[in-house]
Amino acid sequence: MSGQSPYYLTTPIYYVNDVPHIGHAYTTLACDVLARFKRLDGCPVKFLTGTDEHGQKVEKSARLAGIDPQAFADRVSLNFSDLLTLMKFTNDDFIRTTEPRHHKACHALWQALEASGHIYLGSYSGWYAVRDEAFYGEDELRDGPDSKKIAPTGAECEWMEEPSYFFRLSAWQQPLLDFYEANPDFILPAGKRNEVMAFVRGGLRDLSISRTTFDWGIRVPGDERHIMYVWLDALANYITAVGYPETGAGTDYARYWPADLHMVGKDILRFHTVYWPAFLMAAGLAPPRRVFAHGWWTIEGQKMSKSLGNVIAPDALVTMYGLDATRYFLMREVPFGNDGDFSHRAMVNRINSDLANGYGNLVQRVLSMIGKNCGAAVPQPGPLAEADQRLLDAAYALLETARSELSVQAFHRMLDAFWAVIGAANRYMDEQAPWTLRKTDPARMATVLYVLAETIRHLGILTQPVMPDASARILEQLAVPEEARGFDRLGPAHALVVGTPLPPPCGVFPRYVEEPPRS
Ligand code: ME8
Repeated sequence: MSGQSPYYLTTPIYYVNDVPHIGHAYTTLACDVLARFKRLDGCPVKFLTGTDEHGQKVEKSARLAGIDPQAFADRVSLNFSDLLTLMKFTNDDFIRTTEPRHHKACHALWQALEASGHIYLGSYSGWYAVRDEAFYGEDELRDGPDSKKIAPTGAECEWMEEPSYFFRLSAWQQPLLDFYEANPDFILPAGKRNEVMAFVRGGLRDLSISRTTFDWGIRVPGDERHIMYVWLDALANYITAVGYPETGAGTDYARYWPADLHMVGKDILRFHTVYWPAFLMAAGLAPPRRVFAHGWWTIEGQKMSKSLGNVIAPDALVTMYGLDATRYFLMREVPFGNDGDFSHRAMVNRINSDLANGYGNLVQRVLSMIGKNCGAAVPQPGPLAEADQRLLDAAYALLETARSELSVQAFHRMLDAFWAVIGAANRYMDEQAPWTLRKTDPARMATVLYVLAETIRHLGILTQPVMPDASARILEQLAVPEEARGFDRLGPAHALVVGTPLPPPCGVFPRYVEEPPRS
């Protein structure tokens, strides 16, 4: 077992200026797979997601929609909570930054930073990109059309001059570098860690953490003219959700903080690995254990954007290909951490080769042979041959492999390992040819089918985090009761019971036969 210490993981909280697309679904899916895996492995989990509802960007979108920001946030936030149901995400909490619990935590965090002498009043003059809700130094910008200044992200910047509170980020350069050194896995993948360390080594400027030229946000305690910088507000969600400022023994904070994992896209790495640990350390709170920055999805080779009209809504994919196939594709197609390209062609290939021909074919061949030739019950195995034991041992070894791959968020490598066993099982079946043994050696046929069924039981249990529905259907067909689907049931001690009646088999992974939409 992985031990019982609680595991706290979070997604970014998504801006309510947009409808969710597969990029948002991807981050939350990765967390969902991890959360489900940990729970099946006997670990108490807290899985948090939610929406980021304040700031100039949301205020601007609300104005464009012609409604007040709160009504706008209420409306768009629902799209994100609907996504949870659609994708069967198993979050334990959904936080909205407009909730009173969050105001309370933000005020407490501000006051802790102030009390420790890390905040001072000054005035900001510099560049700001509303799209990124980020400040940029002149040296980071390039000239765009109409003498506009453009941030490295492509966002347009505007010049701002206003009174502002500052956070003494410059004082945290060395403590941050020491922290990265002492915690080599704090930032994953390693390439991203190097990027962040180079940025911090280059020197840190104090950070403007309040604004006075718009309204939509949390007011600074003690100075109502100022609105807290939306990133300070947003990052604080991770401690709001564990009950901050209540931090004493027996609180959720004591149980779950520091978070084990903040999963984010690479676009928001700096906020999570520089600002956030600095805020926390300055407030006397522990920094999170890990930030994993995954890569960026493009669509058929192009950036996903409203203006190109190529934004993929998760419900369109689920309708077209089914939930399990969508979840599988997103976790398998791209090495987690790398950028990836979505194409319908690649999706259909995965469905047909990995799911229908690979996993589905294995399950269907084995279960239909048992249905027809073993009285529709778990067959009685005889003595095991070397090939039988080899396949079973490969299935038994999967849990350790999966644990170790997921301990570094290598979802794709975990799936590679599962599919290696699926391939081995299909080859074993071809070699053993139970359809021939049926006539020549029925006892041996029963052994082969038993070994295969037991291998499928392992696969069915282990694929639950990625493909919850299909895995449940596979386990139902093996008559594995719901309470026997945890990882503590893996291994020979809880093997299928000989003679257990099995329901009639039915296909789990259909082939995708239509032409996919044109790329
Ligand atoms: O940044 N590929 O919110 P956001 C992969 N509110 N992931 C993608 C993606 C793509 N093409 N597009 C979006 C914010 N994402 C802040 C976060 S957290 C304290 C505040 C995912 O709505 C990815 O996880 O812009 C990225 O980091 C996130 O959506 C940005 O969501």
